[in-house]
Amino acid sequence: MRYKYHYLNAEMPDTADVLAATPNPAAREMMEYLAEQGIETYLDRFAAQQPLCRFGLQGTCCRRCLWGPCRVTPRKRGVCGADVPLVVISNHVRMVAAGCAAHGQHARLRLEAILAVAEGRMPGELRGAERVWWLAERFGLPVEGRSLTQVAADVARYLLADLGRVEREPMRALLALAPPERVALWRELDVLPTSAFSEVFETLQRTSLGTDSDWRNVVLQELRVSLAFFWGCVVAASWASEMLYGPPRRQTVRVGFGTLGEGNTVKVAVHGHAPVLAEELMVATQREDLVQEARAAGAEGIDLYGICCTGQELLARYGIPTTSGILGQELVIGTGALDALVVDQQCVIPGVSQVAACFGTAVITTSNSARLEGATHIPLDLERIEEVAEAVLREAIAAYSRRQERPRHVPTATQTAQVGWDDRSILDAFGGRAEMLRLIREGEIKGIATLVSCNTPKVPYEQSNVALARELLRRNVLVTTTGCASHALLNAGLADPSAADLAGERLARACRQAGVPPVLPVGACVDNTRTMFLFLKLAEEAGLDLPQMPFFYVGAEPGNEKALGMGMAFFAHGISVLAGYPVPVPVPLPVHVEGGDIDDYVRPRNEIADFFGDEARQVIGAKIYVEPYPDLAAGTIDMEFRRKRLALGWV
Ligand code: BF8
Repeated sequence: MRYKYHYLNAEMPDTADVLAATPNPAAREMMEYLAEQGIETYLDRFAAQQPLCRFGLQGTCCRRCLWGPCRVTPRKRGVCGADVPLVVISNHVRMVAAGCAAHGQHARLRLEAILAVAEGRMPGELRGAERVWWLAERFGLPVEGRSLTQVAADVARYLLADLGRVEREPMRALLALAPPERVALWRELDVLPTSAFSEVFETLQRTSLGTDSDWRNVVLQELRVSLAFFWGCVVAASWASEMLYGPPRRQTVRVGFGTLGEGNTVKVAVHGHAPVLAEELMVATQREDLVQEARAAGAEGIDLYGICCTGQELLARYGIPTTSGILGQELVIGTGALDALVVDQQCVIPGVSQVAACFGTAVITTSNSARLEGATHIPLDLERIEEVAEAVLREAIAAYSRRQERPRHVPTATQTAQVGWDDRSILDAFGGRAEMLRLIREGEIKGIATLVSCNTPKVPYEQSNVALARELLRRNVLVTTTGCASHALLNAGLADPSAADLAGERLARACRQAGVPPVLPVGACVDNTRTMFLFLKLAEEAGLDLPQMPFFYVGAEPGNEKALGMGMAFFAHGISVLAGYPVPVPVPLPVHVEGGDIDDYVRPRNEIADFFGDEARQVIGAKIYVEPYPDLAAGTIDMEFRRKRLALGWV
């Protein structure tokens, strides 16, 4: 590895390292091709940024007021007097609040779409009746003599209230659905959140100059905003999608760059997080008039492809092929195969515009809060959604006509995968709650790790996600996955039932008997809801609390603020977290001994590190680990599972 950061116990790859180590040959081919063409990608920009700022990497740069910026060290406080723990935790909680706002806004759009459908302002019907009735019952809403749409509107308003309440009372969905042991703990700690909007607001004021200077009190706000993040935004978004479009469907699909090379069709990629317009595009691609227009332009029809979380949503419901997560978006466009890139919100990097311009790909933005320079803007309007979808596809067809002579370079690799899992279908596949718990108790499944969140340029493309998953499988750990980690694992073939061959003997046997792959994609990042409910149902079956169970949350390649929030949310539920790369988290990072050998490190202690590394286990029942090297990370997870199993007598 070219870039060495001894104080982080980590190395970062230059382009040659990425090309040598990525487990994704199609991505490698695209990187080489784009470099030959002289087209800039994230690899060039990452190299240009080296070396990265030491203070930024450690979270010790404070820019929350105008007296600085201050770069604090154990010997040098900020101008206001803030020390390292206060700066690190205050920066961190602001990132979690940003993640909360991000997931919250696309939850809001989906809930508004439910209201629009229920009130007849938006075409379509609610395809997730089962989830509507279940939530109404859990929320204690009246159902007698009321229609599905009336009840769904009430459920949507109930969840919208949790998103935006300002009265000082706890979030209702959390009280209705979270495990009683956790609710009692959160009440005792006084961290029950009011609403997502209120907790983001409170986080920002609390971390403004000269406000909350007690880092322990900031930690409490971090727990509060993380709970609002999860119950107010993540759960609401996942279930709003299900109420609108139905549950995920277990199916075998083909994914990867190679799917872009198939058929002479108008090719449209959907990208972002809120699948509301993408769902309408699904309908519109089948419309006879639009298909005729595509044929008149010389194409055989219109095909959709997925990137990032909107891609995962359509993959889970309809088997629409996915191509890449956040880091590969420029590579996908660089194939020249796409006629249009249609984006909604979040994780769409500015770099896509330049690559798209090289290939004549139409870039279409659809959210007023997520514009791209040079893009065509066709804003989503729920009440005119059919017209919006039609206008988007007409742009794509026009781009198809314009692009006939443009170069194309599409790698051939594809993979098969079994997708569309959720807590219910996983439990069913393993023979029900009692039987799946038996498999865990008897060690056929040593534990369950959810391998989620982003990709980062700080490791070779998709390498940490894939290497860590492989190592966990080898150690008989079952894996669920979402988001960009899921793209990586799908591309590596780990969500195919044949991947059981890579698993330890016991896990392989359990998976083969159940007919499931050892890596189970459960959807987009908000669908971590499904993994959480799998964990909750298994803990309930065992009669144990979440912290006692062999479950783990793993972000091998965290990149986005949303990923930090998700980790903190699982942590608040008593599930230990492993960050696979040194993000500025409030945990101890090993420090290289000055003048020592390359592997001479000390692990310095400070109050924050002590809290998240040790004390938190007493209070929350979980701990945060940081380990960049996938084999060591898998060993860390394995060790925690062994300890828990030993305590339960499940050896
Ligand atoms: O919510 S995994 S880079 S796409 S943030 Fe973004 Fe991270 Fe990908 Fe979806 Ni999640």
